[in-house]
Amino acid sequence: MHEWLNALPKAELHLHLEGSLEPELLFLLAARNGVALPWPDVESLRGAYDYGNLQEFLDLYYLGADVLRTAQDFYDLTWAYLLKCREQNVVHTEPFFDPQTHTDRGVPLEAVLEGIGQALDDGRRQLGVSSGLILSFLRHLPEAQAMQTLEAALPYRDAFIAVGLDSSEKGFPPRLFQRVFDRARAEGLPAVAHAGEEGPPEYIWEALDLLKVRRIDHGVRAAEDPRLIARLIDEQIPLTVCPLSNIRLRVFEHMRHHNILSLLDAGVKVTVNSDDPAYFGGYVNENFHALYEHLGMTRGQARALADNSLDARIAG
Ligand code: ES4
Ligand code: ZN
Repeated sequence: MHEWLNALPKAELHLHLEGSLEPELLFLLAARNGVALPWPDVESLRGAYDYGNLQEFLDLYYLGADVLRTAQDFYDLTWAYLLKCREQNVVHTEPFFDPQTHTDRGVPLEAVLEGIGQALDDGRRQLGVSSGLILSFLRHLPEAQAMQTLEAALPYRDAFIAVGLDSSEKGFPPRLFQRVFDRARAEGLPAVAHAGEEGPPEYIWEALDLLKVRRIDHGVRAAEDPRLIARLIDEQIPLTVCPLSNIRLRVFEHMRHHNILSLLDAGVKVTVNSDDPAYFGGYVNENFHALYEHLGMTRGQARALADNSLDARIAG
């Protein structure tokens, strides 16, 4: 069954490039850039990958991102991920990047976009992996800073296909970012947003009604609100679900309690994604394997999940 799942053509629609930074590459980039790390070696860094919640993970994720300094670093990061895509039959990917994580450290937006963009181009030509980049705002920072980020990125409008919203969820509802999403929409940019990972169903309503997103990232807490589930089914709004992430961040106590297959069977357009594979112990195929092992996912369900992912693409 694992081989069969691996061979399924699939798209990945919820992947943070910074979260695909494997410890080995992290140490290599730290050495290359002369960045001092708080861990003596790769093993002790891996040992720190034990989180009680989203914030504990994010603290480590932002610390790790500090080794990314040059266009070449962003190229190497993105290229390593694209090689995984080819290996796993991910034929299309729409990765996120967090510009503010880098510009706030003095890394120019141009370097970030140049490195990622070049790797995505090479991935299309040399690996046959199609892609579209999503520029994601950090919701734990003020909306004014998201707006400045959008303005700074607009001269490179062709480098990305959509805008997103991520980072700490609780206490940072989508409504705080309505104006920046209005501005993005006026520029013709589609939108997605993380909602209903740790936050309540109300945040999913806000993402739909105020930010006018076309997909919800995570969205698993929609299950608490039958009216919301009815709407997601009615409008066929995709949820980009990340099973291994949800277990590692304790959104569900165990994979056998995960609701992705119940949502699928109810008619919700759910997809399988890896979120931050270097930090959560697996890429897309390992997520599919876990659903087979712990939830008894059938071939029919797996095919439906993979078809949903190809269907829910924003880019060609
Ligand atoms: C994230 Cl799992 C998750 N949730 C919210 N923001 C994020 N950024 C990177 N991974
Ligand atoms: Zn995410």
